[in-house]
Amino acid sequence: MPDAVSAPPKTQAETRTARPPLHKVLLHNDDFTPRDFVVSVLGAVFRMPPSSAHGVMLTAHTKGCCVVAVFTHEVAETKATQATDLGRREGYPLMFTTEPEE
Ligand code: TYC
Repeated sequence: MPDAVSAPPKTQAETRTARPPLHKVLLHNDDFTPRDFVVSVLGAVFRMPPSSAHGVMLTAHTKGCCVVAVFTHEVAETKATQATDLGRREGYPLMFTTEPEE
């Protein structure tokens, strides 16, 4: 049997295990943004089904904040900014932030 078939290059495993660092997007509670608006933003920006979005909104409402999802750094920043801007455009203090995942 030829060596090229039975023995893959030694560097292959190292290449496959490299992962980009992940960042959480957090939703923060406030006293002004309507619940339905929060649910609609979660659906629009994070493609979250209404029942999941409602659960995330309620968790933030009762606990103060909730992890929405985890992405690569750039995607997390972009989505947090988009979602926060949707609230700001309507005059709401709705806030999404990011933080590195442990
Ligand atoms: N606390 C808001 C209200 O009572 C609703 C809300 C929930 C706002 C979650 C932000 O992240 C949030 N209208």
